Amino acid sequence: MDKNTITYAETVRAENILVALESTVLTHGLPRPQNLQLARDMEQAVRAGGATPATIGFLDGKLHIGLDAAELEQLANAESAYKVGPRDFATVIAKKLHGGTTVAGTMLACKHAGIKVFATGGIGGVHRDAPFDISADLQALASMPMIVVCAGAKAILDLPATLEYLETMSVPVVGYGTDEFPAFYSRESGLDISVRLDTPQQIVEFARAHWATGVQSAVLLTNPVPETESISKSEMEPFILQATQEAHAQGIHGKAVTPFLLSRISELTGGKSMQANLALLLNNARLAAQIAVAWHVSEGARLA
Ligand code: PSU
Ligand code: MN
Repeated sequence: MDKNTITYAETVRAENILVALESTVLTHGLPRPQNLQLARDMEQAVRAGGATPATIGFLDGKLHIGLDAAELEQLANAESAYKVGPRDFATVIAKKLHGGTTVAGTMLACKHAGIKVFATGGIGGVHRDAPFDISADLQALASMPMIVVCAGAKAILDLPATLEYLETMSVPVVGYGTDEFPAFYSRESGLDISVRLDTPQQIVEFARAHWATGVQSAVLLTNPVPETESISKSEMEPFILQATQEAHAQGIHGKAVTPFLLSRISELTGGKSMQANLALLLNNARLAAQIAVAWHVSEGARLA
């Protein structure tokens, strides 16, 4: 990217144990003021784990790798932030817009910044019974080599189809301490992961082995939502169905679908689903920090 379109935060510039954090979850995924609090808490969780957070987003058409406290506040409170996937980079640059980067958008930014570890909530995927709605997150996972820590794919999606797509695109789906693909709000889905690993060191070794094969896809590390905040699949499903029907009835489509469903489901569950969402985001930030540190340690070991 052009020097004028990308900028690095002071805290990020000299660091090599970095964890990227996305910002669509702030601009489109959570209400205020929980969004800003969550952003701060995730950054703090990364620091507590011995790594440096780089929250990624667009301000006035410039891609920020790391946002300082004031910038984070500005983006979280922006009235009309754009939801920015890879195809939207040129749009926000040309129009000098504020924007929250999606999983796919953040991965593209990480590629430019050389960041290998990234934490989010749940990835996008193949939508249920929509004529054709497949998140750009899947394409990004297929083509950009980094470790993406998530709590599985969002439960609003067609999870079996999402997993099939990931298999087709050669993306390993790693269960962290689990044999089952986590379903965002729920720890269970009844669906298989491709491999189970139990420690950050194992993840780092796995990722190195994966990229040494020449395959350039991401390693999708799925970390179940903490037990205390998890909601069972059977409890969630009626709310997901209702929100999906409402989205259809109201003609909501394209990039507006996911934000609508998340906020409607939060209303329908009396905020319980949002509590699960916040808990899993923090949990993922913690794990991502451990992995970034383990990566750094192993790098040292390789040089020795
Ligand atoms: N995780 C969350 N909340 C979110 C998202 C992830 O807990 O809002 C965002 C991510 O940025 C992801 C996006 O890329 O939802 C998916 O949007 P879509 O389905 O339109 O691709
Ligand atoms: Mn979509």
